[in-house]
Amino acid sequence: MKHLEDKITQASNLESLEKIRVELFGKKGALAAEFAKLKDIPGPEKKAFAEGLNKSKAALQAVFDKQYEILKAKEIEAMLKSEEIDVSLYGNVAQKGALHPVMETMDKIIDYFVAMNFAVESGPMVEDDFHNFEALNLPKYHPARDMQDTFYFNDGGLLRTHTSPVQIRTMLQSKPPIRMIAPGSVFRRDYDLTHTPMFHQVEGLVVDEEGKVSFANLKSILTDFLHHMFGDVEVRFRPSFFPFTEPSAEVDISCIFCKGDGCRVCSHTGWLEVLGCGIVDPNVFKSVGYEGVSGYAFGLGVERFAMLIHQIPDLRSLFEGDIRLLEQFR
Ligand code: 2NM
Repeated sequence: MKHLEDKITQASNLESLEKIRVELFGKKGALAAEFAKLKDIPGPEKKAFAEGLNKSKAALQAVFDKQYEILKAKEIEAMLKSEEIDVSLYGNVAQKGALHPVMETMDKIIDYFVAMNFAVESGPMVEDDFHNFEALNLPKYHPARDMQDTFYFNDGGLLRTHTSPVQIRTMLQSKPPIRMIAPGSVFRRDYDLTHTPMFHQVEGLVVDEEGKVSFANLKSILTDFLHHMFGDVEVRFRPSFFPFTEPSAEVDISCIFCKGDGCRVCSHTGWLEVLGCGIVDPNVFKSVGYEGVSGYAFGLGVERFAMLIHQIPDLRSLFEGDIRLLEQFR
């Protein structure tokens, strides 16, 4: 008896205890073997033998149950210990994403015009000669559609060089009045400090009945827009030329770095060129079948705005994907 009890109390884990349980209490176990002897025991001693066996069995069961409790508690404790959470440990810090400065600038531009009730339109990046050039009063052999500036496909298709084809598509699909901007990527064969082969533009177009849209309206909204983007700056409109507008103007702001005194960024002029604009040329309206309307349009390069706002000297750095540059704009 004692050696069986010792066997139970020496079990060091539930697995070995289970083995012992089978050895003792199982169908072919030690106790079963003892009970089997009953049939050979003569009548008068049978009762006492059976009582003794039952007592032993109950005693062993009690020792077993106690050992089970002890080992089970030990196991739970070990499990809790192994699964313990140290709440004072630092967690893995999740890497926070951030908008690319070009997209952040784009959003700020779009926000302004959406607030001014402009619709946001988009169109394909692979364009054709008509939408990218012909409809915009860019005749054949005009230098702006030269092979040197445009990416052409073998089938005559091309990568849009500006977002103006979106304006053409919008005019072909709807009737005036039109009040829209077209933000998106555009492509030109150019690569240096201030040019990348892909960059982003936002162009705008307003069309309404003849006489309802004026150069004064254009000046007013673009001046307000530039104050939204650059704060308290001077704005000046300078006569210029675009094939799709007449008259045309380029828009300058007083240099945000030297406040107009003259520095390297503004080439000592005190001014930074930021926009092109004008009154839509009648030939553009003719090519989309519009009559008796007038309109203004404008266009800007988003990267140039981002460079000025964030003082980034080399445009190419915006496209190298160097995390160290991007981390500066969190
Ligand atoms: C510019 C400058 C001036 C322009 C013109 C048009 C359209 F489709 F209405 F003819 N879209 N965008 C435009 C006018 C763009 O970018 C410097």
